[in-house]
Amino acid sequence: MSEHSAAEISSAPETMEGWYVLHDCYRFDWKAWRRLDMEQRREMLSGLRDWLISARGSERGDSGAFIVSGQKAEIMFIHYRPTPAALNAVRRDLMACDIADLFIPSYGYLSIIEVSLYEATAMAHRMLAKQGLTSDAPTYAEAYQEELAKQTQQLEARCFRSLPDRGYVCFYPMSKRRGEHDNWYLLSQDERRQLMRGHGRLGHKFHQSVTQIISGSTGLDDWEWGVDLHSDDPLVFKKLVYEMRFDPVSARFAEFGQFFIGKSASPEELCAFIGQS
Ligand code: 76R
Repeated sequence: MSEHSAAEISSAPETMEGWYVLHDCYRFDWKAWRRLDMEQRREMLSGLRDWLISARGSERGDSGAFIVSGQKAEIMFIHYRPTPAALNAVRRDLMACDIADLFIPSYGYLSIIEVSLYEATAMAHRMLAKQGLTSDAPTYAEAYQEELAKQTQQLEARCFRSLPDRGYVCFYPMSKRRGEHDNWYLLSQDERRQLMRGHGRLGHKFHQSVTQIISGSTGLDDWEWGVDLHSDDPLVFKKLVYEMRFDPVSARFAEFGQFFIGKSASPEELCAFIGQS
């Protein structure tokens, strides 16, 4: 890491935020399920189906269900909502369903969809420089905000999106290292921008096969970001994440939490999974 004056170690990159996100994971009490009679099971599944249908896509967010592989969870719900209170409400509505007696909470993660403006802010500064406007000009702040608004308009749709329509999700939380030698937060904005450019370039090779949704969670949960990768082919997660490991942003700075792989399930598919098992 190179030396920087306090002024050069610039503040946090500007970010744009969208929906709050809850990853809500449960194990399932199969033993209790088997003890129920057919009528009870049918009623429980119908309640679950109605809840999921009502929670899905609308102007106030989106919700999806995923059948998780392995033992960390059986089912993961991903909810997008405008506020943490709205996330609480959708979870409370699930808890009000009879079938929730058989849901054993196993993991939860709160974050907020985030688009970082590393590129947009640099571009806005460059545009103003081209116009001969220097940062000490009295009109600079206003002109900068206007220019930034242009650059960021197109990013806004990504913040308030619905869940991607892809077969699988790979979710994991991560942080950037604050170690003695490699400390992401002591790099200058320029260094971070350069590094993120390399990250984006590598990632872009997977543009067709993967939809990346980054949600920030600094101050909200135990890690700094939630990473959601959505794809129709789960093998792509392995290829992408492995390739990323060699990129300096990940190789030097990334630390990871648990990985969850889920198969996307419509309300009918979720009920069939529980009902036929
Ligand atoms: O948003 C964009 O598409 C622009 C470029 C870009 C940014 C700003 C981008 C592209 N990412 C960005 C930010 Mn990403 N990303 C990860 C991981 O497993 C690992 O090693 C790390 C987890 C993967 C696999 C991945 C994939 N990205 C971020 C951030 C915020 C960092 C910050 O602000 O400091 C994190 C934590 C993060 C992590 N990234 C892409 C991808 C892919 C596939 C792309 C290309 C997207 C596309 O072009 O469609």
